[in-house]
Amino acid sequence: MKIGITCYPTHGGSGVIASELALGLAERGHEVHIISYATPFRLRSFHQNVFVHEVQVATYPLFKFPPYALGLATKLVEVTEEYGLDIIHAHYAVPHAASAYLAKKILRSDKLKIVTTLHGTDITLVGADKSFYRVIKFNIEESDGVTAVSNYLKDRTISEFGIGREIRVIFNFVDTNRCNPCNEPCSRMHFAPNNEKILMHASNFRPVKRVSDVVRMFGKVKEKMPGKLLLVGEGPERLFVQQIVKELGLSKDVHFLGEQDYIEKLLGCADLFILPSEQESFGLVALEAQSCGVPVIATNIGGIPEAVADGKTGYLLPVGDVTAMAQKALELLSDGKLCHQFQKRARKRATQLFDSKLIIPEYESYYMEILSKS
Ligand code: GMT
Repeated sequence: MKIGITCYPTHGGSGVIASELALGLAERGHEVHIISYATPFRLRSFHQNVFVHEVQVATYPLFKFPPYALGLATKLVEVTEEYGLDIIHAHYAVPHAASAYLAKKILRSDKLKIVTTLHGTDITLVGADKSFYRVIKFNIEESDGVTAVSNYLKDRTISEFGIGREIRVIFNFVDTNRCNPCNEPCSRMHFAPNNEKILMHASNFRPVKRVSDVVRMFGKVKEKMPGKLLLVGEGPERLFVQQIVKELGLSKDVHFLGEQDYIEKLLGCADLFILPSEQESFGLVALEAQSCGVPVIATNIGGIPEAVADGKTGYLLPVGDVTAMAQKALELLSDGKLCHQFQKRARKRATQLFDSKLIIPEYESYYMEILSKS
């Protein structure tokens, strides 16, 4: 197949899934065209069968806001015409699904099929903003196929937008060969010279991620056990979080590592991964952690219970309950045997349910199914 994929190129779950899907489809012999405003970070080197087309948007004094959605639609038209795309797969409803719809109309093509994947924030945050509500609902209804990354997100989309059509759940996935506890373990000694336990969190530091809860729970863990905290990522709350680290006197034990293209390199030296979000449609990073054999302490919200098995591969606790999170962390970190069981189960579950080798063929079959419908 000739597949166009449009996505956000930034460090974030939807961009990672779109890029890894592109690579997986290309490996399976399909021709994949990525259309975005920049090259997604995972696709910067050469990959056979993957072609990147950057969208340029002209700026004129008259435009208060550059019309990216129109620039993207134009590029989708050009790429579809030039390469004969069969499918455009839009990751994220806004604006990608809308641009894809417009491109299809401009091309007056019934042959070209549009598949939209909902990732979460497009439904839970952007969708809640009434100014986008009608456009998102329209695009979900008008796409030839729609997928959601968890059952939670599917149900929430149906109830919030009153959707009657089928939404297929295709879970997020991970390359369990690459995210593997046996691969190049990072140097624990570098971060924890006295063999302290290493806790890790990674996100885009938006308020919804509640990174300050990570620091507060770490403070409580530190009262009972020597530890280090590695914070990966960048975002609007970083300064606020730095301030809390200072206030709690944790500066010596907390490292801010900034954005990382391949988090698995760092996960190799983590003992525990913390994801205390108040909203998460899946929590891809928690899956990456488990694939690396790292148990997860997270919140019992959204799609997280589908990604993390409570009491088996991690513990799920109420949003904001940093005391309970610290207690569970201490329970795991102080019991080597228990921790080992969690590590093994986390790795096994990731491999058995969420491996890219299982999920990418699901997308492939879904495309075929959509293409076969007239
Ligand atoms: O979490 C974010 O802020 C980034 C966002 C994105 O669009 O990349 O993540 C969403 O999509 C990921 C991939 O499907 C999911 O794993 C995340 O749970 C989801 N984020 C939220 O629902 C907050």
